[in-house]
Amino acid sequence: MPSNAELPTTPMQDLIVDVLRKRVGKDERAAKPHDWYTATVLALRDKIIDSWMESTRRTYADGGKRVYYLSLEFLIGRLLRDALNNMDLTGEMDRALKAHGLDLAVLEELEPDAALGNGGLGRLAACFMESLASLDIPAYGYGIRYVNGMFRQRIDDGWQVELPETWLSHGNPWEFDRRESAYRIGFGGEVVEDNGGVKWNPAEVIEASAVDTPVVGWRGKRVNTLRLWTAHALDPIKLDAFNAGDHVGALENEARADSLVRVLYPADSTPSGQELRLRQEFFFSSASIQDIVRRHVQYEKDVRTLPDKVAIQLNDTHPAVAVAELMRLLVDHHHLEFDEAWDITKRTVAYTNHTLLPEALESWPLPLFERLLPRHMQIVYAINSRVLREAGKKGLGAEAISAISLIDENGERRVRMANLAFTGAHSVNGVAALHTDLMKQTVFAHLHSLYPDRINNKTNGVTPRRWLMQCNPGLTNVICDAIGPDFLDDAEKLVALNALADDAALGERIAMVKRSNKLVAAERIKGLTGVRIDPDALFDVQIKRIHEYKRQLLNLVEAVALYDQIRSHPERDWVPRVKIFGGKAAPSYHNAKLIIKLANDIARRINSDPSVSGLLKVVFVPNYNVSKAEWLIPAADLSEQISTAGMEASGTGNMKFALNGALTIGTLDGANIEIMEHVGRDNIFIFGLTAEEVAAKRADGYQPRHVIEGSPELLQAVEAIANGVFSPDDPARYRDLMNGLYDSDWFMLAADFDSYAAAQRDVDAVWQDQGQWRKKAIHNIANVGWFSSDRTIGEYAKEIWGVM
Ligand code: 26Q
Repeated sequence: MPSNAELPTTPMQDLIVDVLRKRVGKDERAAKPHDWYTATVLALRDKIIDSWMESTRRTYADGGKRVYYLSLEFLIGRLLRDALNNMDLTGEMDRALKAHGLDLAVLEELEPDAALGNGGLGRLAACFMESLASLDIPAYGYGIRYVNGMFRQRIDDGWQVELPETWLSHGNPWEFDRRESAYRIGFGGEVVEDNGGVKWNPAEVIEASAVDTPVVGWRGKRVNTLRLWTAHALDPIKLDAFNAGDHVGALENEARADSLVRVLYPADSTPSGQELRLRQEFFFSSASIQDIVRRHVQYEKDVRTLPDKVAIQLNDTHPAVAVAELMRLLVDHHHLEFDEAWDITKRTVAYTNHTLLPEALESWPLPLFERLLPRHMQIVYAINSRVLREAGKKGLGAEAISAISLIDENGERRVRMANLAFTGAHSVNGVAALHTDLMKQTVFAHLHSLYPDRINNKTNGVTPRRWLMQCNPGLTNVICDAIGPDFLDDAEKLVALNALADDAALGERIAMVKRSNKLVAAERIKGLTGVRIDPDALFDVQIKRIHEYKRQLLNLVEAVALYDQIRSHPERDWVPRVKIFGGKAAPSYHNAKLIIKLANDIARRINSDPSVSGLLKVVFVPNYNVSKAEWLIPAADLSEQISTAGMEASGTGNMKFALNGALTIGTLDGANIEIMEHVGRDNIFIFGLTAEEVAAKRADGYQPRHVIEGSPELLQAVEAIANGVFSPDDPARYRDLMNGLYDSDWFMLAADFDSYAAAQRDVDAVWQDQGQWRKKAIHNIANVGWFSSDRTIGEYAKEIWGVM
């Protein structure tokens, strides 16, 4: 074998060294791993740029419609493997780095997670961006470049502690600063007459400037742009104040601008009524709308053709103020009549709803809205009077009128962002079939009767590039060998696996991949928690934000019941199980944080009890994020999707697990229902009340105390937790949490417990027959290709945006 030095170098090898020297400023001897990582990204970026410019040129030349996805969250994770894979450069890069004595897999780990989102909604936005590029749709994502994204979770003595995540501390080689693409964003001030029209004179103006990241589609077909806004003061330093010795006061403007993009709000359901949040929403909505309208007018010369060339999708109500901002630009700056502007706005904008939880629907106190955005307040009133007039004409009654109004008049007056988004859009979609039906029946019932053609469904999806190819190359290879590579370009082609479900050799190969993924996960879990787990045990995984409606507590109570059962009946043929939890609680969500502590308390007790060792382990993986999902999901045997029916809009983790060959234990909620319809009722473990039954039970005066007292297993587990068996240092720690179950149990834990426990024993029974388990796993992989975000985006493109 010739040594590396004697081999001719490849162009990629040379490029990396060139970049390392000229742009990172290090030679091969001085370079640290992080310098090599930066050089690798910059070298790859050079390859992406040609494609990016070509995509941009093509978009201009075609003069077609562009899609703008407005989202306050983009939960991207790492980009290196994604971009390499989509550019088909993984092998070439791997070899080039090896020649320099480096390991690509090691460098990949140096990339921080871009965690500019809370959970499902933010991750969906990231999957959508990738699918838009993969489907060759000209699209821009718009959001905020938070300096501190999602907090880092540390577990201290079992309690969650939040620490700032500094993802930008070593710079971000993916981004391009576009200081020239900048807009003025106003706040406060007053509205004055201005020859015939009106003019808003803001009291404060901040500059939004663009930072662009390329988004590479599958097979490098198209590279789109994710444009994140950062903030600057117009006058970053007051020199006179500085020279007079007031060094802090001199920088006050820049500090105020900075605060706008400083942090992501870490709550994913209960919106805070904080002024800063509304300022963030307007800052990014205004910058995005100004950018969109500027680009349109520059190329098309006529603002009236906006709906023919522009589709704006609002990711929940977080950017809903964009409706009023677009109206303001059309009326005040482009001098259109209000009615024409309203027609243009509605034909341009569409809105996606992600939650039915009434407490999660955004509304702003009217005085705050008026003080911060006086002109938008007037526009909201003008929209409202038109909408209410239409409702009157339709003969809707007082109850309907009050529900439709953009202003909530019950108690302290508030601006309802969902009503603004709904009325300002031509399409309002839910994210799974059940969720869309419930939207029509509940929160939007009256708006739906006024505008019956507006609500439609677009069931969520996930990108199979990140969530199969990249996170599970072993499984991808096995599938390729079995059915050929067509599924790489169309995930629905995975159905070809159905015909092979009885092929024991295929089942064996898939099981071997799963085992090796479980070994990797076991190793990492050992490193993160110190707990040693058996890779041959059933890996039962629940990873998602911690929320009472997601019912991690149901899973934990079942763990305690199982623990009791194993100890009472050690002679039985128990299936060795590892219950794996992960997820963050909103910092202000008391019960969610207590549930994390309970998981850790239960884990400590069970994991140290020799009487169940080898049969039951519980682990809580700290700081769950996208990168951890990428190794946890391929290692899972069982996927926990156990929300109270009617409360999880869709879920997207459910899709990722099934695609990676895990079986689901779940309720008839969100997209679980459609997953069941695709994989077949026999290939999923369904339990619990339906959404309709939950509603009926609540209406009937549900008495959880009777249910708990009627279920010996549940009673024993709840009592043990309540009495401090898992918290001997503070026996009362969980008393209130457990009393909540007895007294109200809003999330129907008790009502579903027996059914859940029985489903878990069904899981055990199937697991005992590995042939049967493997067959079901194959049917899952085969039938969830439909949940590709390519399919979802195709539907948005055809049915909402008119771009395909
Ligand atoms: C609003 C105002 C102020 C502060 C925070 C918020 C806020 C932030 C994030 C409200 C909600 C969210 C996130 C919601 C979310 O992630 N919803 C999930 O969306 C997924 C994608 O559609 C679904 O699969 C999940 O079912 C849904 O819970």
